[in-house]
Amino acid sequence: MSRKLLTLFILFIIPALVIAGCRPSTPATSPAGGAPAQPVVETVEVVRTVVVTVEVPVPGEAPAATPQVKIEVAQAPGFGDTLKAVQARGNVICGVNGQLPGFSFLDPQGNFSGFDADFCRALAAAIFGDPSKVEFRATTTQERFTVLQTGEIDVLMRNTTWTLVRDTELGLNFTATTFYDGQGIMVPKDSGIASLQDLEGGTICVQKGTTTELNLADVMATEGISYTPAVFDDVNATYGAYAEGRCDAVTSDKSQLSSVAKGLLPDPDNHVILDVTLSKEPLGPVVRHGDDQWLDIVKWTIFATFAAEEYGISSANVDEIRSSTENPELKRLLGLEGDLGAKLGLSNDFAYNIIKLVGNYSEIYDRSLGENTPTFIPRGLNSLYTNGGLLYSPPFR
Ligand SMILES: N[C@@H](CCC(=O)N[C@@H](CS)C(=O)NCC(=O)O)C(=O)O
Repeated sequence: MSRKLLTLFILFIIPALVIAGCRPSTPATSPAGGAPAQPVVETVEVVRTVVVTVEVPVPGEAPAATPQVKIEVAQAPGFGDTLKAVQARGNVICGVNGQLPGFSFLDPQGNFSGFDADFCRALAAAIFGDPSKVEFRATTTQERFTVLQTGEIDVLMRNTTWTLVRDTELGLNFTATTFYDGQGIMVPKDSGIASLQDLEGGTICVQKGTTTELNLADVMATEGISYTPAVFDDVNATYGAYAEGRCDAVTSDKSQLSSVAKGLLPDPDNHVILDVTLSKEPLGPVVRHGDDQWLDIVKWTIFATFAAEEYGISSANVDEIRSSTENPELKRLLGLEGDLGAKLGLSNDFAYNIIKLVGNYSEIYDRSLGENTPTFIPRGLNSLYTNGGLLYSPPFR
């Protein structure tokens, strides 16, 4: 051994001045409605404690090829709270839609099925080694962010688009995109409507509180098409009105249009989704600001499903690959080497459990949205980057 594992604990106190500009939540006018109120500016001092552990060579001996430096950053106060609460409770509370066949849908037996529901199960498998340790909570579009902010749910897995405002002002963090979507328009097949322009003067059903409502207004204004929005509170009201012919078209994420048409409308073959995409709708799980460990756990649960597909590891062959692989990345992913799981606060076989008990991304996708399902959606952008899609896992190292 050419070096001695001496550990130096170096404490850095890094003072930093942060100017906190507090924006009033109400419009910046004086109570009397006169001149705008001055923003409140506060100066606070932020102190960061960083512990650096260094391996130093023994005097007189040759240094190691690559000295190892380990930096432990003092974590913010909420770090680790969510996992602790989830473990103490014995399940993860997952907010889902509950009304979207193929994504999350409550069947008559009382089970939630679908793509989003399976990502909830993957998270439970990562934490407990048991995909059944999930409490599903159906949420409406209107309440979905509030129930996450107030801690009623641990994670939101519900056709929710990543936007800047949601990522910042709402105090939320988007983890990783599980489904790349775009907004579409659905019309009755015999309507003769083939383009956005054909909707001039028409009525379009849309749901309140969605990116859909905002994008529709943007696109129609840009294209100079006048229309009347018919705005509804939930999925049943929106598509109910469309089915009754109270609007000429209905607009939503394309995945939802297809899911609703195939799963909920009485005459699925009588509707078409126009060949136009109004927006980008990256959908994925959302967590609260303030607990980076939980953010990492959800993110790396998703990445484990991408990586498993990329490496050809499935629930069917994971045991065989685990007992025979010599590939270092696969050994780390499957918990045979290294301590990647521990770094997340989980057991080292967390990814193995996800793959074994729930499956890789393509298994999860195919189970609910694959060719042999009534809610089939071609993979398209949701293919691996190696197949021309956008799915890409950072390295397991
Ligand atoms: N991805 C869009 C739309 C999501 C959305 O909420 N879509 C509606 C239309 S299908 C929905 O899920 N409604 C179900 C409900 O409100 O219960 C967003 O994040 O705003």
